[in-house]
This record gives sequence, structure tokens and C-alpha cells, in this order.
Amino acid sequence: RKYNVAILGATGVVGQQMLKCLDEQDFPVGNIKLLASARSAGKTVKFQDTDIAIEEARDEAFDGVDIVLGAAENDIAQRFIPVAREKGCVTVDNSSAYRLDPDVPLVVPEINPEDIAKHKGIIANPNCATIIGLVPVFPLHKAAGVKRIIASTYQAASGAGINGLRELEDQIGRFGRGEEMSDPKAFAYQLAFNLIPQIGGFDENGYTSEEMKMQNEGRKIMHVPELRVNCTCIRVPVMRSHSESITIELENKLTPDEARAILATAPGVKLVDDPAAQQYPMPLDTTDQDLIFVGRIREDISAADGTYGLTLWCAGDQIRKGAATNAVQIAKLLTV
Ligand code: 11C
Repeated sequence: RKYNVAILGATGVVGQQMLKCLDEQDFPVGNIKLLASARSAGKTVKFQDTDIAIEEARDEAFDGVDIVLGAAENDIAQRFIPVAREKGCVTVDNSSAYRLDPDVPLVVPEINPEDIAKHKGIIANPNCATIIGLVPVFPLHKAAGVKRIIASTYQAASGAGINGLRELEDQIGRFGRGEEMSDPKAFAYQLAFNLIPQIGGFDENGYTSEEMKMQNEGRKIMHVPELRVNCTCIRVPVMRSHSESITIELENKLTPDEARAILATAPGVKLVDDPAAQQYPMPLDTTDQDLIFVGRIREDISAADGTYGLTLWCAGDQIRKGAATNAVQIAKLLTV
């Protein structure tokens, strides 16, 4: 059977990538609707060999649709996804609007595919940095029990969408031509040749919304309600692919060799860990492919007496596995 699919937010970086992923993952697409704001309506986008006209997102656009892939901001998601559900569609939503709703499964197919069956018309796709960190952490959790995560993320400009990507390109171009920088718009400060230690707004404890996602979403996805996470999120002048330094505190001892053996065959992961040959994950290498590369695996030499810890470094394409690939993988599981 074929499924009628709509992409809500089809003109954004994630929406466009979802379209490619549907094709790459041989999704059984019947009709496809590309929904966006009135501004984009009428433009055409190629899917396989056909030109598809972008339609304005309106309630009636969801008639006859089986699966919606949500790639819009929270306000648009909250405006249209309940309508889609009323009309019988199942939405896989990449916004953060529904992720912590107890009635909405939050799914990474390599971790908790069984949660998909509990859906009531909405399945949420986690935050990109959460997916990229947890795909390699989860197999280690299964082996030795993760109690605590300390992470620092190095997040690419395109995590903030096409405007973030364009702004970084523009700044690097201006620098190369010896021109003055224009005022930053997508980010609070110039990103080229800089690091910005803020993604999202700050809470009363001094953590940003992006930093709390790893704990709040991680607890739900891994079914570890007492998981403790201390995360620092940094925007870095990389075009595409987020990287993360992660230290995990474990219930049981797991050596770096044992961790490497587990990760060598873990789903969705590529082990790149040969320091002697200078082989480790880097965002240029993980760009525009679907695996999370993991390496630099070593014992946490600072672990308190009687506790065990490992430190690792991972990188993954946040537009693909951090968003579009993960959403299409979930949608595909809905069809089997
Ligand atoms: C970033 N991770 O890199 C953000 C973007 O919760 O889906 C995605 C925010 C989210 O800026």
C-alpha cells in the first residue's frame, strides 16, 4: 500500500531534507503535498521526476493525507497538527511543541521503536543534539547502565535553519574579501571565527532550553526517569553537523575496549576510533550522511572512587539523523 504524505514546512532546510529522505528510504509515497506559508505557495520543487507545487498550509490541505511530516516551528505545529489529527492523519513532528506530552511518543528508532505503537496521532522527533548524543550512548546504557551524562555540544550554524547557514557563509565571504561584517541577525553575535555559548533562552538555573532537552528528552526516550544530565550547548562556525563531547557515569564497569566492541556493531553508529592513525569523528566527515560517528573513547580518569565512567566524542548530520532521517525512519515504521 502507498501512503499520502504531507510535509508541513516543506521549504525549510529540514522539510527539503525530508523530501530527499523519502526518496532515499524508498518510502511508499502515494500523493505528496508540500505545505508552507502563503509566501512560498506556487513555487515548485522536484520530487523524483515530478514538479510538485508548494501549497499554502490550510486546514483543508490535510484532507486525504495519511502521514504528515512536521518540519515547522512550534506555533505552526500547534496550529495545524491537531487539525491533521482530527482528519485522521498521523504526524511525525520535528518541532519541540509535543515532545514532553505524555500522550506523544518521543522516538529514536535505534532506541525505542516500540513506543511508536502507543501513538494517538502524533509522534515527536527529538531535538537534533539529543538524537546525535543518545544514538551512541544508548548501546552503552544497555550494557552498563548510564546514570549521569556530562556533555558539551558544538552545534553547526544550520541548526538554526537556512538563515543561520547563510549568515555564516556571508560572514566568511566578507572576511575573505576584506569587507566589514554586517549586523548579525540569525545569531546574537558574529559566528564566523567565534563561538556563542547560548542556544535557546536561559532558565532560572542558568541553563538554556537547548541544554535541558538532553535530560528531559533523554529520560523519556531511554526510559530512564532518574537520568541526570549536565549539558553546555555552543554554536560553532561549522556549516552542518553537530559534534558532542560526552562523559557518562555508569552503574557497572565497562572498559573502553568493551565499549568499542559494542559500538562497532550498534545500529546507526560508525566507530571511528583510531587515535594512532588520527582517526576520529569530525563534522566535515559526517556531513550529508546518516550515521553518527563515535570515537575518542576512553576511561573517565576523573571518576570518583568506586564509580565508572567513559568519555567519548561523536558527530552527526543534524539535518539528516538529527531531524529528517529520523522522522522518515519513524514514518516508515508506521507503514510496516
Ligand atoms: C539548534 N538544535 O541547533 C537546535 C535546533 O528543539 O528542534 C532545533 C531545536 C529543536 O539550533
